[in-house]
Amino acid sequence: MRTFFDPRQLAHAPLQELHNGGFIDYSETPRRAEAIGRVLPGLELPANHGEAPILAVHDAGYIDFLRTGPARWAAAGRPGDVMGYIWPIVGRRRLKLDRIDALAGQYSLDASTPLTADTWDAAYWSAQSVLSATHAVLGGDRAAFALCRPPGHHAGADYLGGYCYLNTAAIAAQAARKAGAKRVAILDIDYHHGNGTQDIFWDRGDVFYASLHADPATDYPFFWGHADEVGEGEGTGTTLNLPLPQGATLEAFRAAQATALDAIARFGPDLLVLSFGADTWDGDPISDFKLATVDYATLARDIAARGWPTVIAMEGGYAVDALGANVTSLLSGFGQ
Ligand code: Q9C
Ligand code: ZN
Repeated sequence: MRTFFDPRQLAHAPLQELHNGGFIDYSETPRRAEAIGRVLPGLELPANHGEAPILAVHDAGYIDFLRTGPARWAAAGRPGDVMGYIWPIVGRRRLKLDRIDALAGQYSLDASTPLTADTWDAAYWSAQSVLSATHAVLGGDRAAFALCRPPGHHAGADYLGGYCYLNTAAIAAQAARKAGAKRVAILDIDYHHGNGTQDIFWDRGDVFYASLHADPATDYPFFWGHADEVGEGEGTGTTLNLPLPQGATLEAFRAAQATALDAIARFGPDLLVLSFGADTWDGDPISDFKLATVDYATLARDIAARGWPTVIAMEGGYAVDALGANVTSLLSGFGQ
C-alpha cells in the first residue's frame, strides 16, 4: 500500500494544552508521526495539490486566521501560542470582529488546540498527504494511507479544535467528489466523535458520515455524536452515530462497525475514507476503550471485505510507543 507523509508536518509542536484547569504536555506530539513513520519504510512525499482542495472544504476567513493568527498574536504582545479564551456562545449573532482575541474564539472549538507559527505549514502538508492518497486510490489503488498529523476530524469548515486544524477526511472526500466519485462514505473509527466531519457534510446527501465513538455523555466533544444526530435537509439519514460506552472491547466495537458498514453499503459509495484513530487502544493515555493491537487487523479485514476503494487518514492515538504496531496491524488487514 502506498503511504504518504511530509516531514514539514513535524514542525507543528505546541508545548502545552489546557487540561482540567491546568496545563499539561501536549498529547498530539510530533513523536506520534515519527513513531508511525518508522514502521512505514516506503513512505512517499505527497505532491503539492495547492490550496484549492482545502478551500473547497474550509472557509477563506478561517484559512487566513490559521495563516496569520500567530503573527497577529505576537504583534498584540502575547507570549506563547494562540489560544482562544472567549467564545461566541450558541445563538449569538455573527459579528465581524478584527481583534485577534475575538478571532481565536470565533475560529476555535476549545482551548486545548494551540495555533503556532508552524501550524499552517504542517496542516497544509497533512492535507497534501491525504490528497495524494486520494489520488492514488482514484487512480486504481485498492487502498492508500495518509499519515495525517496534525489530525483532522474535529476541525469544521471554520473552526479548529481537538488537536485538528484542517479536516483531512473531508478534504479527501470532497476531492474525490470533484474527481468524479458520485457518492463518498466516511467511516470514522477514532475514539472521539468527528464533529468537524459531521458538521461539514451535515446537509449533504452525497457524502455519508458514519462514526463509532465514545458516548458524548462521558467524552469529548460532548456536544456532538449522539445517536439522534442524523443530518438535515438533503443530508437527512446520511449521518450515522453509534456511540459506545467506555470500556468497549472488540466485540462491541466490531458489531457497531458492521452496523455502520451495512448502512454504508445501502448508501453505495464509490469510495470510502477511513478516519483511523488508534486512541481506541487499551493503553491509550486519554481514552477508555479496550481494543488490542491485533484487533485493528480484524476491523480492517471487515472493512476491506466490502470492496470499496479506501483512503485511510490517520486521526488520533496517543500511546506513542504502540502507534507503530497499531498502524501496522490496521494496514495488514488491507492485505498489504
Ligand atoms: N486535554 C483526536 O483524537 N481532549 N483528538 C481535550 C483536554 C481533546 C482528541 C481535553 C481530545 C481530542 C484527533
Ligand atoms: Zn481521537
